Order: sequence, then C-alpha cells, then structure tokens
Amino acid sequence: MKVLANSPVRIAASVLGLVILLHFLATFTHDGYARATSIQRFATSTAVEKIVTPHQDPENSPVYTRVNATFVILCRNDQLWDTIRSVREIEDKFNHKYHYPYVFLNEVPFDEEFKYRLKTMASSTTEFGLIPREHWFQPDWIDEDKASKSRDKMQSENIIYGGSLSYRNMCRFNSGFFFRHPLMEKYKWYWRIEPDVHFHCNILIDPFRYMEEHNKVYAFTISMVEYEATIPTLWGHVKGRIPCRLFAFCVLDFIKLHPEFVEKKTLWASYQTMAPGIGTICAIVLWSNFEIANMEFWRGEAYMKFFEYLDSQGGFYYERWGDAPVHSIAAALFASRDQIHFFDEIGYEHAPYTHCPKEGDNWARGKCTCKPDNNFDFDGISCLNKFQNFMKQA
Ligand SMILES: Nc1nc2c(ncn2[C@@H]2O[C@H](COP(=O)(O)OP(=O)(O)O)[C@@H](O)[C@H]2O)c(=O)[nH]1
Ligand SMILES: [Mg+2]
Repeated sequence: MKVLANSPVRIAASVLGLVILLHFLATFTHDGYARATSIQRFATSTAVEKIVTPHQDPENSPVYTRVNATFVILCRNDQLWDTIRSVREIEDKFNHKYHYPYVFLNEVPFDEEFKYRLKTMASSTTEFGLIPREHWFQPDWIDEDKASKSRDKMQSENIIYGGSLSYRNMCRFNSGFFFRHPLMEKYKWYWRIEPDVHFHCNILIDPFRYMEEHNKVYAFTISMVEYEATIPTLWGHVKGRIPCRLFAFCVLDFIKLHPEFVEKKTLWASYQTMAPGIGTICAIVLWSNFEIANMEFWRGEAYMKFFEYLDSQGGFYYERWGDAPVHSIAAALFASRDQIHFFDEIGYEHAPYTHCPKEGDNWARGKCTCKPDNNFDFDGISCLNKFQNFMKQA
C-alpha cells in the first residue's frame, strides 16, 4: 500500500480528480463556462450546411451537426390539436434525436395557446410567422367576376375545394411564396408537414442529410395522377397546345419561351416516351403534403420564372391549380430524374392514403404500425410504378 500511495499512478489520479472537481464547481457557478463546455451546445448549435461528422446517428455521435434545414407547417389556429398530433409523431419517430427547428406559418397571427402548446411539444426551436398580405390574398389584377364564376361552376360540379377561395390562396402560397418567407430564408432544406398526418415508422436516417449527401432536390412518399378538372389548362402553358388528357394547355407554352431551363435526363423527357392517347397521364403528381426539398431549387431562376409565368395566367384563381402539380411539373422539367427521391422507409399517412414501407426489411427496421398491404403504392391512381420505371431509363 505504501508503494502504491507514492506511485505516479496515484499522483495522476489525484490531479485528474482535482481537475474534474474544479470543472464541476465552475459548471455550477459560472453559466458561461457551463455553456462553453456543454456537449449539448453542439447538439443544439445553429444549423449549418457543412457536414463535419461521418456519423449518421446522433445517439452514437458526440457531435452531430444538423443540415441547414427546418420543418415547415402552414396551418390555422383552429387546427391546434391536429397540428400537435403531427408534431408529436414526428418528434417520437425522428426529431427527438435530431432537434431540427420548426417554422409555423399562418395568414393571421398565431394565438398564445397555439404558440405555448407547440413550443411545449417540440424538442427544438419553434418560430411562428405571419404571412405577408401580398403572399396570400388574391391579387387585385385577378378578374373577380371570372374567378367567382369559376368557383361556382366547380362547386356545382362537386370538385373538391372547387368553391373555396382560401384553398386557392393556400395553393398559390405553397407554390410560390413559402420559401421566400423571412423565417424560411435562412434555411436551405425543408420538410413540409401538415396537421393530422401520421408517421408510422421510426425514421432511422436523417432524410435531410441523405438529400444533401446524394445531391437530391425533391423527395416524396406518395404520388398520384392529378384531378384533371382542377387544372384543365395548366399543362399547355408549359410547352404549347399539345392535347393531353391531364393538363390541357399551359406548361408547354413556358417551355417554348424558356427551353434553356429544361434539364436533360428529366421526368419530362420520360413523359415524351409515353404513347399518346386517351388516359395518357402527362405528369406524375408528387403529393405535396409531404415534401422534403431544397429551397434553392424553388428560389432559382428557372422556378421563379416558371411560377411568375403560371401566376400571370391567373390559373390559381380561374381554375384551381394545386401546389402539388405545380411543384411536380417543375421537378419534372428543371431537375434531373435522379435528383427526385422516393423515401420508401418513411411510413406516411395523409387521409385517405398511406404509404407503408415495403422494400427489403424497411417495415421491420422501422417497427412500422401501418399494414404493408394497405399501401397506396399499389393503387390504380398511384404513379409509383411509372416513376420507378422511368428511373430505370438511360
Ligand atoms: N393558415 C392557413 N392554413 C391553411 C388554410 N387552408 C389550408 N391550410 C393549410 O394548408 C395545408 C393544406 O390544406 P388541407 O386542408 O390539408 O388541404 P388538402 O391536404 O389538399 O386536403 C394544411 O397544412 C392546412 O393546415 C388557410 O386558410 N389558412
Ligand atoms: Mg391536407
């Protein structure tokens, strides 16, 4: 014992003990010191684009640096409880490990209860933004007579949301403005979430990181053919008056004006390989209530010109153009096919449709609560099969 008492080991242990004791004393007595030395500081540090660690799982990584990304939720105050459930699910299945921030947007101020309860639910920063008037409401140059006639007609034809003006404001906002909101400007990536959606599986990767590392632009879980009656002239304005069962006139004109923006190996190129005819579906519509995407794509010249062109045609109000077909057509024109990603492993439900993981052991790995058979992927109006076939094209 005497020998041990005087050994270098004993001396080193004493010094180490003293250092640890001083560290704890300083942590409790000096806030600044505690913040500077806290591991938590790294976990919750400001989002940066640079990836500094090869680790994929923050639980096994002492320093996990998030990608420059945010969740974005557009909703009304009266959707408080549906929004809480969506946030609780994404926290449980993913974000309690990553702490990505949330931006909530609304055309009227969020009330105090909404803010209090959502702040409580989130494991990260929450920001609540008011949408500028000019980003939301029907512009003055829209002929209200023509617009209201169209709403009445669509309503009488029982077209979903056909008579709704606020739905049209929402679609136009999601098409052309959400990524320009001051609270969104600092972020590169977003994951759109809606009230009352469900995430059925544990999400074992960071989808934002996946997108960044694989040079993706746009990701989806559910795709389908669009309800033609809501967009009768959208398609033609992009390339010319080519008859097409789904989008009659609009997207085609734009391509004539701006062929320079259209990429080479696109979904658009794949559409050209399809046989024309009754039931030809001109575009795969990626269901935009779930979106993970790069906002630099929307903010870039091609999409901004595209949106401004479509907006100037008035179709958000004279028809009922949705943000899903608008985003999908833009992705099909201005991104290459391999920049569009299908996340099989993210089990997702927006009533009445569910995507349930089915590739490999994705269902088991995610411990999913959805039934693989109850899967919109196999539905007759799903476009997944077509998308996956197009992806195999050279
Ligand atoms: N602030 C606000 N959000 C809206 C309004 N209408 C729809 N939303 C949001 O826009 C998104 C899409 O609307 P939703 O009613 O779910 O449309 P659907 O998914 O196409 O049936 C959801 O996140 C809604 O909360 C509105 O008038 N004001
Ligand atoms: Mg919805």
